[in-house]
This record gives sequence, structure tokens and C-alpha cells, in this order.
Amino acid sequence: MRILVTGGAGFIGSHYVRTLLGGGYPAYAGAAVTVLDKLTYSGNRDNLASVSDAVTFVEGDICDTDLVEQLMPGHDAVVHFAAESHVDRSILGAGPFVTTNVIGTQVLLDAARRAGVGRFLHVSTDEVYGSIDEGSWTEEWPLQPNSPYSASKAGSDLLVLAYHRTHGMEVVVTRCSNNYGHYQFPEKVIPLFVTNLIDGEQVPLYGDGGNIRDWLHVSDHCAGIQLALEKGRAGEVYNIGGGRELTNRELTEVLLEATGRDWSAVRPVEDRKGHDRRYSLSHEKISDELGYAPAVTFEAGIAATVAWYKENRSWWEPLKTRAAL
Ligand code: NAD
Ligand code: TDX
Repeated sequence: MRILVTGGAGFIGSHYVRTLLGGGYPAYAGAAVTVLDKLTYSGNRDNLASVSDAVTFVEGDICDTDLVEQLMPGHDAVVHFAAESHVDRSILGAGPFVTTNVIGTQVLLDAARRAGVGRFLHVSTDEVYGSIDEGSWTEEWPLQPNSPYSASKAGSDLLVLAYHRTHGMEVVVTRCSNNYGHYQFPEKVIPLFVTNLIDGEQVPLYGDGGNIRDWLHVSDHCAGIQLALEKGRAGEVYNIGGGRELTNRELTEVLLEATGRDWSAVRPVEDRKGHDRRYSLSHEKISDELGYAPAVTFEAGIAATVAWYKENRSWWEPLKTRAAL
């Protein structure tokens, strides 16, 4: 079996590749892995250092039709992580989001269709549903994305489903909540806050800090992706949630405690434009149908994550310097 993993040098994609090649997904033991990654600011070959001998790494753009058409034949499945992934950057400039997230996905779908690839797993996000005041999103919820990032992800998500309906392709879409864990690029709230706090700096809390996110450990997310890839029904969407909702103030309190800092380290700043108030995801479908259950408690996951950032300054410090974070 040969798997093409796009965006495999990023946070979640590299976790998936390390786990797969480490034998963490028994049904895929012995699978060969090709990673296609453009190595944008958030892509980092160091994330794959522990498995570099076992990976065929191709540095390239998913929008490069010639490259993708040439690379695709011979693969049995595509796991598509590659994307521009940060909401704040999409507010500053939407161009790369539309190009990579929408056009790049179309290029991959066309190449996979022509090559007769057996399975196409698209990694989407709960942000495509918009914002929810009460209750939790099921997969039937209408898509009402609010940021250029989530609108571009909704475009790719719907395109993937259209290729099933139109061409009968074996696609599966997963929509997950906010991930955290090792190797997350230090622009996202948890690694940004943790590394600032470790360094004795302040952390910028947007608006009133009352926005709610549903936190999911990256290993649970990848386990859900693998279940959907192996056993998900073609043309279906599966939500993957962590079931732990926190306001950003509550999250900040946890991170202050974990780093021995107090509220004087928190700097309230202007709110994000169009800031979604609450995300809440029901993962009943994937649990009932495929046996998904998040295994990492938030307490254990966040303790391990903070410890990892404390021990791995050499990984994140150059990234923060380069990205002026
Ligand atoms: P990330 O930014 O850490 O990684 C993205 C990877 O894609 C990088 O390695 C980057 O170099 C690569 N890439 C970007 N543009 C590319 C292009 N044009 N061609 C080839 N490679 C390209 O992001 P992440 O947090 O690991 O997210 C992975 C996927 O999961 C994305 O599709 C994202 O939308 C989705 N997602 C993330 C979260 C989260 O909380 N991080 C939640 C829901 C969904
Ligand atoms: O400096 C900050 N201060 C702050 O208060 C940052 C970077 C964020 N925040 C707030 C905004 C959000 O309410 O923290 C919350 C989380 O922000 P991000 O880490 O930027 O994540 P979010 O915007 O929720 O999107 C993430 O989850 C869904 C990922 O970046 C997306 O790729 C994924 O699809």
C-alpha cells in the first residue's frame, strides 16, 4: 500500500505520518508514504526527522498540476492535510487561502481521479459551520463560514463531496475541532501563549476572552482520520471532536497555572475581525459508526504539551524569530 500525504510537514500531517510509520495504525503497517509539501512558513522538515529514512519527501505545491499528475499514479490513498491554516493570516490576505485550499484541492482531486486512487480523505474543519450559540453541530448543519480561511475550507470541502456525487470518487471528509499538541506552529493560541509565558512575556487575549473553542488532542484527531480512511462510507462527512469546550479566558487560566504565571501576563487586545463566538462539535456519528472515542484528557494533553514546549525551545525559537511572533 502507498499513501500520499499532502501537508505532511505541518503540525497535524507530520503527527499522522510519524504515527503511521511508527506502527500506530496496524491496518496500514508496512505502508509506504509519500509526503508532498511546499514547505511554506508552517511546513518544517524537522517535524519528520524521526522518520525521514522511511518517507519519500517531495517538496512541491499541490497547485502544480504537472507535478501532482506525475506523482499521483501508484498511490492507493490520499490523505489531504495541505492548507493555509491560520485565520488571522486569512484576514490580512485571502489570496493564498483561495489558491492553496480551493485550487490545490481541485488539482489533487483531478489527478487522483485520473490515476484511479482508491480513497481520498479530506481534512476539513468545524469552522465551515460558522459559529453556534447553543447545542452542537452535526454533519447535517448548513455551512456558514465567516472568515476567508473557513470560506476557502468550505469551498474545498464541498468540492471533494461533489467529486463523489459527480464522478463516484471514494472520498471521505472529516471536520475536526481545534487541535493542540507537539509541533504546532507557534502562531496558534496554545503554542503562542505557552512559549510567550515560558519566556516571561505577555500574551494577547482577543476581545473579552469569552470566545469558546472545543479542544482536541492531535493524536485523537489523527486516530479519527485513520478510522474514517479505513472504514468511513464514501461520500460521507465525519465530525471529529474532543468534547472539551473552554472560553479563551479559561484556557488562558490553565496555561498561566501550567507555566507558573498570573493574570498580569495577560494583555487584552482588540478583537479579531469577524471572530466566531463558539465552536461545538458533536462526534456522535463517527463514534457510533466507526467506534471513535477521544483517548487523551485535556488535563493530560495540555500538561504533556506544555512540557514539550519547555523542553523543545530549539524547535520553536527559530520559527518565532523568522515569523516575527
Ligand atoms: P499547518 O499550517 O501546520 O500545516 C500545513 C502544511 O501544509 C504545511 O506543512 C505547509 O507547508 C503545507 N502547505 C501549505 N500550502 C501548501 C501547498 N500549496 N502545497 C503543498 N503543501 C502546502 O496546519 P495544520 O494545523 O497541521 O492543519 C492541517 C490541516 O488540518 C489543514 O487542512 C487545516 O485546515 C486542518 N485543520 C486544522 C485544525 C487545527 O486546529 N490546527 C483544525 C481543523 C482543521
Ligand atoms: O493571539 C491570539 N489571541 C487569542 O485570543 C490568538 C492567535 C488567538 N486567540 C483566540 C482566537 C480564537 O478564539 O484563541 C482562539 C483560538 O485561535 P487560533 O489558535 O488562531 O485558532 P482558531 O482561529 O480557532 O482556528 C483553529 O482551529 C480550527 C485553526 O487555526 C484552524 O486551522 C482550524 O481549522
